[in-house]
Amino acid sequence: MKNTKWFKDAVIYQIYPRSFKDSNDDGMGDIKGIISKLDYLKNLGINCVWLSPVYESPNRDNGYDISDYYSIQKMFGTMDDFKLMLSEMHKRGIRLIMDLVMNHTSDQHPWFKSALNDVNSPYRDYYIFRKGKGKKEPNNWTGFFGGKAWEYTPNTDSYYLHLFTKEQPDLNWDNPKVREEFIKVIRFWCDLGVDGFRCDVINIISKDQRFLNQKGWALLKGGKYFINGPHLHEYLNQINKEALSHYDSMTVGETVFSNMDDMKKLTGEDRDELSMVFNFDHTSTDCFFGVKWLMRKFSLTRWKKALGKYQVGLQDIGWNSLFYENHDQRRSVGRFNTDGKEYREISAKMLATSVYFLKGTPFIYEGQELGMTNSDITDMKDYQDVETFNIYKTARELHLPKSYLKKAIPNGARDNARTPMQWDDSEYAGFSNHQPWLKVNANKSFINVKESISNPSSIYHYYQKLIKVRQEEKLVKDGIYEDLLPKSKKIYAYLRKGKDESLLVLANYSKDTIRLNLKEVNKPHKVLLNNYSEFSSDKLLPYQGIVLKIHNK
Ligand code: ISL
Repeated sequence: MKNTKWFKDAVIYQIYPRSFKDSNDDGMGDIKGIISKLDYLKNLGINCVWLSPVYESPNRDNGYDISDYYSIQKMFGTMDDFKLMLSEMHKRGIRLIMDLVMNHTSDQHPWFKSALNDVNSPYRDYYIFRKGKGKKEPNNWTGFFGGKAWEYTPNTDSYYLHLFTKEQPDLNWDNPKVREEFIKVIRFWCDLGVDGFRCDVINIISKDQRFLNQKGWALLKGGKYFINGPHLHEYLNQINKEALSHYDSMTVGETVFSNMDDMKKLTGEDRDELSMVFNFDHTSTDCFFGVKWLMRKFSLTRWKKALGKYQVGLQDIGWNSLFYENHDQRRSVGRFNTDGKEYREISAKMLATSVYFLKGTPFIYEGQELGMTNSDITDMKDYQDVETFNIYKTARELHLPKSYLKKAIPNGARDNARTPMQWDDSEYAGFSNHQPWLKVNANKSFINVKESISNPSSIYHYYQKLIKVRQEEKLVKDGIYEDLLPKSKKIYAYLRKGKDESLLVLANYSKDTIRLNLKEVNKPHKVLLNNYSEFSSDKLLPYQGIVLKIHNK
């Protein structure tokens, strides 16, 4: 079937299943819980869900370590529950994209179990086993969660590569059989009616087979040889041709440390690789070298540059994703110059206004529409994420001062975004009647769905309106992007230009009232969206965000 590019009209909501809604009171979110909240999602206005992994998994990395690509993990429900969820979504005009982890499996996957101790296993070459150099690893590559990327296996006196935890061995994509396996997996889920995939760390699947040491200073050693590796585009093209293109599906690839050239290739409309990708240039504007542990003051000019670069670069070539939260990022409240206190709601609305009127497909992470905040965990033992433990261990080994960890962990912990969804102000926030797997944030007493729905000026209602305006305005899809004040340290002002009319988006990323002197504001206009009840063309109020439709003449 020819791809209809429905993804350009999609507004996608990410569900992190273990934290969304628990239907059977075991403290863990599940599929039946999701089904019970579909009307909530429909009312928000979204038309597609991205579901983080629900496949069978030992959960070393919360499902990003898959041990069976064809079954649903018991704690989330059954295959029948899944099918029911999918049909209930489709009934409501909501599509579903699954999260597919193709770079690595769990070490409990039967392929790896067979490969581990038997050099003659047909699955040995599904993974990347190499002999060490003397008593040392095959090379100096390191992993995303800190530490070495090779694990020694005494039985065969060799090492295997794992760019995440050692329980997540990397697959060998140069083996055509591995590619065949994923063609089968994709076809299986698409045949069930699934509408596409979010492809986990997709730009690291192709490794330079020389396995060279990376010389010089680098936090992620080896990246040079596996990020956007030699056969990446060829392999994605094959997957597209042999699986995805047979369905009306979309894909969004998660790309780490991406660059423009590869972004153009990955998303190019004439290339048949992916529909769009997530890149992290903008979410890395408050750290050094794209590494969140190396904290740095946020800069609006860097933020605009990062977002604008791909708006301009992919114009007429590919397609962008628009996001600033997900299950790996800390919450946006109090981040990117927004305010966590007095202006929490107003600044959250401003942020949404300024990002979601760019060209691309918006992604909203669960709870973002409520202005949910970072976790209030203070005790190391309350964290659940393997990355946090690994980084803590690495930092201790490097003798980094405790004072650094005291700041870095609460700042960087991925559990910040994984706390249970706050449905109401009851003991477990209406997520469950049982103690949840991760601590509920105490601010559920005033940040929750029940309150948001009953309060007409809530972030939730603003999102509803924003989505509606977005869907009604053709210029959101087609307008040409132009940054009007690239040097301003407090204002993000851009146009989405059309032939006769344009959208003008103005956002004040500060607590100050700012004088405006823009000729575009004085053209005849209509206010489409505003997070204040007033607007005057010569100033922006603290954290004001506004979208105007203007006549070009
Ligand atoms: O969260 C990160 C580091 O703090 C990122 O580098 C993250 O590891 C990277 O974006 C890849 O993320 C994806 O793959 C991981 C998984 O743990 C993440 O949850 C997933 O989004 C391994 O599958």
